[in-house]
Amino acid sequence: MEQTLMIIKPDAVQRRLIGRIISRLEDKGLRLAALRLLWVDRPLAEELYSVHAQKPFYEPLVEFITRGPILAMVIAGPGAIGIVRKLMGATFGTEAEPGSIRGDFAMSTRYNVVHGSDSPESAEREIGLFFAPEEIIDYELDLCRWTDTSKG
Ligand code: IDP
Ligand code: MG
Repeated sequence: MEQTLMIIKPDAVQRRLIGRIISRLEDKGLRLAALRLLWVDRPLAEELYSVHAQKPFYEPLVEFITRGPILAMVIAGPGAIGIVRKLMGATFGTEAEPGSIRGDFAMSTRYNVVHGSDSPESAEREIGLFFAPEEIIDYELDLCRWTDTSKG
């Protein structure tokens, strides 16, 4: 089953949005496979955002993601990577569509509430930064025969 890394960023933890964001994932039919509340240190932040190391927003981004605790999650489901990106909305809160998580909860370019892996390669790499394989729980939601018809 496809898996993706999603992060509830420090702004959303501080704004006590964790429950409402997780509700959206559950409402959609996605499955929670692992959850971890942690305070990211600088080396981990640099790993997570290594692709952005040369960008002008890199330093403030590292400062932001290390500013308070985050919730790291492995989210599973058929097409989970793309579905989570759609639920998140466009990168900038200023541009994200109403109805998306960022569209409804963010109006900043940097403080945009959530992170989600953008490809299968990113998902594999990013999940490995936060979770050991045995921490990712494989189970079936009984109701998936009503939400997931991908098996025919
Ligand atoms: P994504 O989170 O939608 O995948 P990325 O381009 O991977 O967007 O950027 C990573 C994070 O860096 C964004 O979520 C946002 O917090 C921050 N960021 C991206 N571009 C800018 C910018 O132009 N100004 C300020 N922050 C930015
Ligand atoms: Mg990204």
